[in-house]
Amino acid sequence: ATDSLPSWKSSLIELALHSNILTFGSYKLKSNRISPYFVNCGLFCRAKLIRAISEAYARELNSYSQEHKEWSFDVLFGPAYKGIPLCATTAEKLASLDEQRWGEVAYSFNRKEVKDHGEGGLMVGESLKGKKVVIIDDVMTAGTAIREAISIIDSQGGKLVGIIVAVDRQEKLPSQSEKDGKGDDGTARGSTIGEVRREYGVPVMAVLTLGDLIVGMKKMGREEESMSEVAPRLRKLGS
Ligand code: OMP
Repeated sequence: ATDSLPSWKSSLIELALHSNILTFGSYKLKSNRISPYFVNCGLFCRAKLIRAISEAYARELNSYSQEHKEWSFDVLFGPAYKGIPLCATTAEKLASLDEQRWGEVAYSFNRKEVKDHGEGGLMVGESLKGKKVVIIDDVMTAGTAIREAISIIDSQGGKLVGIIVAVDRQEKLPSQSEKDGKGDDGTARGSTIGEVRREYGVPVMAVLTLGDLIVGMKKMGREEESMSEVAPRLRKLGS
């Protein structure tokens, strides 16, 4: 991790702390791992918070596309439920940032329960068929949520061209013993984000990483006990 952090990232971390989006304690994760911190993106639910996070996603997508001129996408897909407000608000922010470039970008999300009346179906918003799709999601840990989203895009005939999350926890892929429900046996294996990049051949962007959170906390003089538990995990990952 580097010790420099752009001021917009520091401000975002500060907002996340003050609004309890970033908290410390002992949390059981979706992957059954136990973590000393948790990021709850559902709490970006006030006007200035949703504005800040959607601006951050839009900024990241826009700067990636400026550095990779050949790269583009048609649809932002936000997996239910937490991806739903994110895809809509980020699409709006992209248009505000550069309407020429992004004005025609669409958004789409899935339903958790398939609707059997009216227009029916699993999807809401733009059809993914034949479209270049970017997944916008909250947090990546072991990559299970992202893989579920990828399988929805496949089933709808879309083409995955990128992934963006608010926070990359910089964790590892699930081990075989985790998959068997026996917990992590500490076997050496690759990082989730690296493996997803390699496997699908698409950019995986993150607004913030665990490394950024640690640097941000330090900058704020908030190196409480919780962070001293988090930092060694980062070093173990070799980031
Ligand atoms: P994976 O599917 O293991 O990558 O975990 C990512 C999902 O876990 C996210 O989509 C969230 O639903 C949830 N999660 C958080 O929201 N915040 C965290 O800090 C950690 C997790 C998690 O359970 O790993």
